[in-house]
Amino acid sequence: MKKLSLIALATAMCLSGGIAAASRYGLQDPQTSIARDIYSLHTLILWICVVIFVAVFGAMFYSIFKHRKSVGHKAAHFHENTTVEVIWTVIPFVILLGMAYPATKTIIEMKDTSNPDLTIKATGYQWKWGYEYIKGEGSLTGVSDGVSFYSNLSTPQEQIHDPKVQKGENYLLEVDNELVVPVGKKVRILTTAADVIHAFWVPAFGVKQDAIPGFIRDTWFKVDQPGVYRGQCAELCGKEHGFMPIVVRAVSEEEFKDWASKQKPAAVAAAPAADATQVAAVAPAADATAAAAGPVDGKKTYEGLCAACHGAGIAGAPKVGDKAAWTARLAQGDATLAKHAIEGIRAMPAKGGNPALSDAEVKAAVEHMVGLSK
Ligand code: HEC
Ligand SMILES: [Cu+2]
Repeated sequence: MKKLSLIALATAMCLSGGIAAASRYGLQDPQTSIARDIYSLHTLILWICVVIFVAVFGAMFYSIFKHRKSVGHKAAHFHENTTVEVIWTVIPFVILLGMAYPATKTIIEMKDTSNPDLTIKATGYQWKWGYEYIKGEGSLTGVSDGVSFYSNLSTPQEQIHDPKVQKGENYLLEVDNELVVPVGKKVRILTTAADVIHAFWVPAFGVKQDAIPGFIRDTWFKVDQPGVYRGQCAELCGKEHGFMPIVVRAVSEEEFKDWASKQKPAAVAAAPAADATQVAAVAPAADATAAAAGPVDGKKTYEGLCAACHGAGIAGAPKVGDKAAWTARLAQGDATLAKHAIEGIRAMPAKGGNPALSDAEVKAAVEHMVGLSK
């Protein structure tokens, strides 16, 4: 009898172990030391639960069966038994200590973000992630500093909305720009958010950290094997919470350096573009192409768009042809008027509300309006 139940228990253990490894319903295969610790903690505690379950219910069913009334058993009458009470206090206490020790060790390790090789800031947005490889301490200092990009869901919309369209292999778990990291290096992730609380979660790394607006939290991982690992935002953050996946591509250090050097020119080129001299240098070129595409027809733009407000003088818009309304405005000079029309001012929407218009087209419309209002 005893032997039989032992065999049954052993088979159950092997079977469930095998199932857990192969099943898509178990935990993901751990890819970092922390994830492995979490996995073995999970397994250890599960088996402690199983043993307690079997022991308690075994004792209960045995007692009920063996001491049943129909075979003539009578209930014993006694109160308070110090020995029993000590035993049932001490045993659970020892079990708890046995679980708390490895759990605490893992938590302390998880929180130790010191001495990273690489630091990346992950910012949660509604609904995408922004990654910024920041200047930090560690062996990879300088390799990827300043590289930054957004990572958006890349699953085609028809897969989401059209039930007839076949869903891809990585449905809702694919992005346009993956987070690229080197294997075997300690990567520290700083999490924050720009709007609401999000959470950075990559199950195979054993990493899950809230990203909170106005706060910086951190976590870390060191990936063992090159590969693509997928995660998700793990904090309900609005209607597209399920549409902001995280994809991490772990590559060798050489590949990482290669990737970073290719990202950098793009980052450097993008940054100064925001600065005024660059814009000035680029703007005439845009004008030239617009001109090349044909003469810019200010009258047409005015009649098609601007006249809706300026024709009748709606809601504070200076009416075209109304000299009194225009004198003070004209005194600002043509360049300022054009700038206000392009960028918008108070109730005047930028480019009259049509961002598709080129600056040159808006400028021509302003000239047309000014010509009628002098
Ligand atoms: C939705 C209504 C609306 C449309 C459409 C609109 N405007 Fe205006 N615009 C205004 C209002 C209102 C003002 C007055 C803003 C103020 O000075 O408070 C204004 C002011 C201006 C001024 C004067 C800015 C200044 O510095 O005083 C110019 C120039 C101008 N609009 C050009 C245009 C052109 C060109 C278009 C079409 C491409 C256009 N607007 C379309 C509402 C509109
Ligand atoms: Cu989110």
